[in-house]
Amino acid sequence: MASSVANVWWAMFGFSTLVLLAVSALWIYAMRRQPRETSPAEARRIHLRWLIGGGLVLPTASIVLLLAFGLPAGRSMLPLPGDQALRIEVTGHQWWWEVRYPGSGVVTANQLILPVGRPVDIAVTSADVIHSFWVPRLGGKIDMVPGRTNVIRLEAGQAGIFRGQCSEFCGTQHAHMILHVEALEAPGFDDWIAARQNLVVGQPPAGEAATVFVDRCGQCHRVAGVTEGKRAPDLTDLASRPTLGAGVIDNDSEGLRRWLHEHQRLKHGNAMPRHDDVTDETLEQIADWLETLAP
Ligand code: HEC
Ligand SMILES: [Cu+2]
Repeated sequence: MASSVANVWWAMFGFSTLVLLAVSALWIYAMRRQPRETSPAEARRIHLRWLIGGGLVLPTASIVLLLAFGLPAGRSMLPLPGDQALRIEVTGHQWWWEVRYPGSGVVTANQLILPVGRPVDIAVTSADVIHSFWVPRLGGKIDMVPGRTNVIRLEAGQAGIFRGQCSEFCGTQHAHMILHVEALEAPGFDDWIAARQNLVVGQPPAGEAATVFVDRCGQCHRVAGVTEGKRAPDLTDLASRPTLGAGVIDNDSEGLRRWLHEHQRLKHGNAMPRHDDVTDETLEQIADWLETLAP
């Protein structure tokens, strides 16, 4: 999609350059030409010819030519029914991304994994305010509107990591709403799904941490088989994600601990309350356990 948008842009650029050159050439010619005696009737005919030619025929021909590029490009971006497209549901939250694969029941957050060379319909909506889904390397923007589902068709032409970004101002941490997009070759993608399908963690963290996690964190977070919270990123495959807080900090051992202790400093105003009243020891136990949450 992004490459067809680029093709249309280059076609428009090339064509408008030709028009600019032609108009400039005519202008220079008109400035330098010797004045010629013409009868009023002939002058009117010449005027009329320029008006019809330059004012009607040329613009119409130009628009038809540009549409010849634009229409097929626009059509290729439509989520037409009947294709073998994979459907992925992405919901915007202040300020993170919920990602669901309805075909397999896989749920993750802040990362969107796609297969290469297969059309993917991204069905977007929002849980709160208007956000906008945008992965510049793959295609255009689409608004994420509460109570409405918009669909955009994307297809990754090659494997790789692309950056997605919310592109509709949605509050103070709008800039910290980054989506890690990764296109995998078909077998790698199938493995990625298979590893998460029916993934159940089952065991809460050890000791005191179990109560804290289940009673408190679990109000918002889901960990398959442990808690069912729906207000925050699903943590079932947390350790397999590259970042925390939608791109705020790397998801490594140190980053995870910093996030748990000072997430309100790293991402001020985010919807997770401070954990100041949880002892360091308990948070450490939770962190140890969270690090094991990967398929
Ligand atoms: C009131 C709801 C709420 C509670 C309670 C809560 N969280 Fe969160 N948590 C969130 C929200 C919302 C985010 C996403 C913040 C953002 O990125 O803007 C989040 C993000 C996280 C993340 C990063 C996830 C990611 O993929 O970026 C971790 C890890 C986390 N919380 C762990 C915990 C732990 C551990 C507890 C309990 C001590 C807890 N949370 C309690 C709402 C909550
Ligand atoms: Cu935003």
